[in-house]
Amino acid sequence: GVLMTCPMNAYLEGELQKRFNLYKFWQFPQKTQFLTEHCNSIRAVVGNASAGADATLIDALPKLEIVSSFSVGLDKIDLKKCKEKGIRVTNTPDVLTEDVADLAIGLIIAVLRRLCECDRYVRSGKWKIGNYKLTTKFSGKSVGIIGLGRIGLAIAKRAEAFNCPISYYSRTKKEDTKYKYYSNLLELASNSDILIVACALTKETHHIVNREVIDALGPKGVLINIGRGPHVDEPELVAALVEGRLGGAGLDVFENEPEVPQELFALENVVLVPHIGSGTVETRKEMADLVLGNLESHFSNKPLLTPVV
Ligand code: 8YV
Repeated sequence: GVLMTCPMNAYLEGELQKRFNLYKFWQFPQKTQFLTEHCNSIRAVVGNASAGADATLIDALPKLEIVSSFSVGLDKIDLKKCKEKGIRVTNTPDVLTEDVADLAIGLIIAVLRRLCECDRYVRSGKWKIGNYKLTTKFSGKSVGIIGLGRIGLAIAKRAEAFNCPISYYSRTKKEDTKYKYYSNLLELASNSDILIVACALTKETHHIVNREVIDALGPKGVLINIGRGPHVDEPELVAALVEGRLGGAGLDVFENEPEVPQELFALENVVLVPHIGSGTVETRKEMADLVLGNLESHFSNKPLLTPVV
């Protein structure tokens, strides 16, 4: 049996249903009762960025062999526990990199050129009364990236085409890149017009963007988050935006999704999207095929396609 933690993708659900005995966790309101009844037949969990496999779920499934995540991020999976128990873990790297990097650039342009506000301007008929005010140029602005992994690199490559000087912060300097390295995030933020969060969420990167970083980015700076909500101290971000201490923000992720701080709704220098980084038909199909491929490989004793643990 395979346990799916929440609804994620119709194609994936259909294929899982065809190939396995599929349990849809969200259809069972009595979680404890469901787990007591079915714990011995569940050998795989399919989770995603909102519902993964925490210690409680893993401990409740004595026959669990593999967690195949419909996400690249692994912050909702207790990796340590999986390792200890010999449970394999897979994710969906690479296939979503382009979409997430595309969205990061889209958010930058949307914030600087006020695309959403301009759209509302036209729709509400205000154009007939006067032209929209001037906005801010993107090309040539300095871009700072937190985390130069697969996604960070894809963002850098795109920003290069906009003639942006590119710098990054990460735990260790990457030897094989020409981008400028900062070992201090505050220094990167002070030297960036646009700061982009593109690292994994771990204990170390929780609230990595705090008040000091936001103030270093400053009243002309723009924060882009396509990583995870908890990378940013959200109340501090909201306060900085409301008080004009930060120039703008483009956010795909939030600390308590789908809750978004109401104070942001009135701000025209903020663009809000509902965690859609990987959300294209093409990419979600490829992610689903990776989840299915990993499960098939595991159950036929073949090497996993994208193993993490
Ligand atoms: C998805 C994601 O939103 O890959 C990730 O880490 O956050 C996204 O691709 C999600 O897992 C799909 O449900």
